[in-house]
Amino acid sequence: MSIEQLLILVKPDGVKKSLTGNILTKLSETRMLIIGAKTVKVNKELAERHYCQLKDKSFFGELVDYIQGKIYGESWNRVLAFVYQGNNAIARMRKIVGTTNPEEADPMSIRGAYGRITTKGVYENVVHCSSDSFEAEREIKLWFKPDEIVKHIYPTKEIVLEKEVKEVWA
Ligand code: DAT
Ligand code: MG
Repeated sequence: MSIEQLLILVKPDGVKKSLTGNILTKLSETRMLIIGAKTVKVNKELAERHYCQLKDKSFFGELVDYIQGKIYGESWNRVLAFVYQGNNAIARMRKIVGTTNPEEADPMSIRGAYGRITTKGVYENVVHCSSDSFEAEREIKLWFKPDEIVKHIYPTKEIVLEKEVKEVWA
């Protein structure tokens, strides 16, 4: 048994279908800890970096549009991002999330129950789930800053920033 962290995203179709509550309830059956949580409006750069391993695939452009929620309109072009931690977390979460193709996924899994393939061939599979611990570390570091996670999970360093412009409450 090893303690692992992973990134879960409720993708824009999950947000639009108001599935966040159902998804979190289902994931809570694992009794894993949520150690980071936020809502993110995904820009093109983040979308492309998140899916960088698929950049040569024919569906890459549509995938990048999909994770940005481009087709869903202004109210729904966002995702909810979570870092979960638990024993053998990645394999256990992927079982509940279901396989990549929502039509082939176990109907009791999240993707099997709620996902669909659009007429354009986009897999709207409702959630993202890291696939292994190497990917999980890359993805968590891409989506979260160290101080947005309530546990120390990866080494950090301190840097001094000069002339940094930052938005604060007025
Ligand atoms: P997963 O999300 O299960 O880790 P992946 O990393 O291989 O799967 O692919 C990332 C996303 O890309 C996936 O959630 C949906 C989309 N995708 C994968 N294969 C696809 C295909 N053959 N056609 C359309 N979309 C696909
Ligand atoms: Mg993957």
